[in-house]
Amino acid sequence: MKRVLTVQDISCLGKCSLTVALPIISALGSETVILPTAVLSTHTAFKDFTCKDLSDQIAPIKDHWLSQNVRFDAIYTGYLGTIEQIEQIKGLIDSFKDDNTLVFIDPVMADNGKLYPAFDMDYVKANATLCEKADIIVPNITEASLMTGMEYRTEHDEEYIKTMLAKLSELGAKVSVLTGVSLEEGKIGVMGYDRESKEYYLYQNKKIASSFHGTGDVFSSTCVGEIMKGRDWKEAMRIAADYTVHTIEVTLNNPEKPWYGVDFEATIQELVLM
Ligand code: PXL
Repeated sequence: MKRVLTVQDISCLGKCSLTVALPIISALGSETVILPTAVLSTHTAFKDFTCKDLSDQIAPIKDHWLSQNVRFDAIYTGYLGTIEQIEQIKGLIDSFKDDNTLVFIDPVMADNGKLYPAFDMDYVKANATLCEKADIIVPNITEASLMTGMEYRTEHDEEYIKTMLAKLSELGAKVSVLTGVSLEEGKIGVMGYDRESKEYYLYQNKKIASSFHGTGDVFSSTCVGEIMKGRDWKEAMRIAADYTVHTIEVTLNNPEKPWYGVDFEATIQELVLM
């Protein structure tokens, strides 16, 4: 069985980060090892959330794992808390990555043109250096514009996206994937670029007017789980994009839907059977 290490926060309430990654990657058939970087009462879209930073646990946990000779088929990082933590995670990747370990980095820090509350431009720079270590990065357009210094545009054309992908690939990852790409009226999806084969891949599904927290984590976790099942990155992106859109639609049909996240629990069986 493949073993995935995922490094991100626990937002106790909120359906994002580890509470999404752990069930989805496990359901897709990989052992999921977690490294919680912080415990928050909720994700940061709630008011007055609490946060306990767990940075001081990273080194002892890493050392213990090293003493147990554990290896990972993938290391997947999501929301991290501080620049110091990013530096620690770079060390963790160096300690555990071997020739067959997939390093998948979702540089979670911004959306809709804005940084999340806890972050600033120094954090953006640190995240860009974390991307150097990746095989695959999956920023949204806001995160990519911050990391590449390109203007953030709500409306974009293929040239803008391809230029952004070229600049992103200079950060060092083998495959750079932009999420939230909309090149056709009424559609939205992903476009990826493989730096080695110079190949582009565009996949769009229908655009849904509503947006929910945690959908990026649903997408990334599905990609990682599908790649571990043996799919190539393009197939994994397509499946993950379709699953995320389907889950948003199912959530919108729930009259008791929570405002803070999507009902992936209602769709996860379909994902497993796909
Ligand atoms: O879904 C991304 C995410 C993860 N973790 C925390 C967040 C967010 C998005 O806002 O606040 C704590």
